[in-house]
Amino acid sequence: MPDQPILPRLTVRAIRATPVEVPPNFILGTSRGAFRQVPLLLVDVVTEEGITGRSYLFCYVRAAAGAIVNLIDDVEETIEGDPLDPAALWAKLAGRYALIGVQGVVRMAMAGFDVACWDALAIAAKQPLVRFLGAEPKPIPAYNSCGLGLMDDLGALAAEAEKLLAAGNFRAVKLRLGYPTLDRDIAAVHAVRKRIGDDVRLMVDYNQVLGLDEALTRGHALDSENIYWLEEPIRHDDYAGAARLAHELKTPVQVGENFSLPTAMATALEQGKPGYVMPDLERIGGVTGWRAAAGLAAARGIKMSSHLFPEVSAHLLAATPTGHYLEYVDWADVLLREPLKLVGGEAIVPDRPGHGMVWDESAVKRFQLT
Ligand code: SMN
Ligand code: MG
Repeated sequence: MPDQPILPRLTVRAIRATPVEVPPNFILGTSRGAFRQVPLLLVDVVTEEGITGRSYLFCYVRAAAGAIVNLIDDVEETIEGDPLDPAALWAKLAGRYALIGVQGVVRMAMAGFDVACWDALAIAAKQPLVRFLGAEPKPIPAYNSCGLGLMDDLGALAAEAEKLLAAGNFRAVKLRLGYPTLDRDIAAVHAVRKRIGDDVRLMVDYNQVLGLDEALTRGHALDSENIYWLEEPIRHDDYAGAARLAHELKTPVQVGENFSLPTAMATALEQGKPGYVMPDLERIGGVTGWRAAAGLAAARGIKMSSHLFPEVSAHLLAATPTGHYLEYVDWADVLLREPLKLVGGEAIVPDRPGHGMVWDESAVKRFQLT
């Protein structure tokens, strides 16, 4: 990524955190359970200068939202009155949380704060985030990742795949696998492929459910199925295993949504080359962490995609030298004045100041958790 931009002068006055729960349009059922409700935490960083930066976190379980609200309060007390310099603020908070550990919900709170800080800075500079980061906006290839969870009824699965492509905005979708048997995985792939045709790219995601031997077996079988990437077949922290799979399989192996900060990504890459990487904004450490991750990927020529958070990730991928695919989910659409737009299989990076997300306050009230 280009060098550090010149930072407008802003001072943090307060941070607001608002937990909401939105109903997804499609149930996202992974091999590790389904998301029937989507708990999000909206984060607003209010500055003395009157500019507000925003972000949202995906809390996975409702209980985490309350924990992160408390942590955001602690972040606010720690940095109140400080100049808004994301790297310095990250360092200060990392020092404060060194003993509990910059991981899990602590790191999510820090990442949510960091993203909102970058938004405020780009707004103050009157630039879209992508330009503030020194890059040009460009359309970002996106796949529709809503739905396509594990289903008993493969007819319903195929119908859902068709629905995800119906508006003509996508040329790629992601299917969740990890059925009890390989035969069932292949049957799910066939059902979807038959419906979407050969020209649509099909990614598959196991969400870490296989052992290494089983991953080799299923991976070899999927090698003849025209799969665009094979995501997280094994536990996320078996970096050597991922490198071995990448070496032995024809299908590119995709990992990275569980990289915890760029340090974990660096460790993973030292142990061998996965096919592709896809850091997650709230786990990699916000925009600050993403920038470091983009540097690691670029240094090794590894294609880098995003995990969730499409509204901010679109800007970041446009500024990532090896930027690859945007994972699209529509979860936040209902909360936004202007949801992310997709045209012809690509996300359009908005030309508004910041990342471009502004809450629809009446929708926020409707979905707010009390
Ligand atoms: C995923 C994980 C957790 C929540 C939603 C989706 C999945 C993905 O691993 O990559 O989309
Ligand atoms: Mg995944």
